[in-house]
Amino acid sequence: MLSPLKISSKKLLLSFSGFSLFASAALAESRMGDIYGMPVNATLNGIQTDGILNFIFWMTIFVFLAVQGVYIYYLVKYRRRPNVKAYYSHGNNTLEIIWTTLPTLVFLGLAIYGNRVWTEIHRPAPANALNIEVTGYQFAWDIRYPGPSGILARSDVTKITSENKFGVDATDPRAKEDFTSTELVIPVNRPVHIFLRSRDVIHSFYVPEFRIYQDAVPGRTIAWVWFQALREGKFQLACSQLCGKGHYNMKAPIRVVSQEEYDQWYAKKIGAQSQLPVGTQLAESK
Ligand SMILES: [Cu+2]
Repeated sequence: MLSPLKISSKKLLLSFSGFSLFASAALAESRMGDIYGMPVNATLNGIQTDGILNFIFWMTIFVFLAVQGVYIYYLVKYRRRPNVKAYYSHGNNTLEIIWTTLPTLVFLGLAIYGNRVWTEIHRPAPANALNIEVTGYQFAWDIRYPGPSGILARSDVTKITSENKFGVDATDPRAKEDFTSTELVIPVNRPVHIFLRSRDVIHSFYVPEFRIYQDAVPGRTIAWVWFQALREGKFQLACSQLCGKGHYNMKAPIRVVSQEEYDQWYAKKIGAQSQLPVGTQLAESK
């Protein structure tokens, strides 16, 4: 017989599972994609990341089913029966060698495969990549685009002030061309090279659809992040390191657009930039 306490905890459990079901249905739309509930990949390098994830996932499923299958088979086969005496095994060297060597080989193979994918993803950005600086601070992102030269003006963390948010070296002639944005706008099918920085504490550049997760470390410029978006759409750059009380809201919109749309946006930004008096080149222009 159930005590009142037991009934109420059962009810609680039921309502909780009901809530979880409801929550997962609400999340389904944004999280739908594949078997892990990851959003659909949107970059070239993401294909390789998904490849290795899929491989490990299905291999794990196979091992799990094989082990459980053998386990259940023997559980039934050698169940307790009248007049059958149990047999006590004292080990088997051949079997020991097999089940030690096989997983070793599998893990070694995975390590080599993983290393290869890692090297591929971290190869230098292509020469035609669009250079963009992304700087994180408590609690938002600042984005800097180069002028027509395509090269960002020199910058130095020691030059960062409240006016000069990126620590741009004013003696560099390109400093006048750079413009800033609070939205990351990128053309589709073009490599984008991100120069990642932080002005205060450790933040993290995380875009699930891009399969990119990289910490931004104060005092350092992380220059190996690059990607090529494969489809147009709206995404979100969200900080993924608990960086303070406003962390939950540290995000920036990402817009992957066609080359034409990008060119228009860029021309507008550059135009607005040239209207600004010299010395205010780092101000935000909408
Ligand atoms: Cu942050």
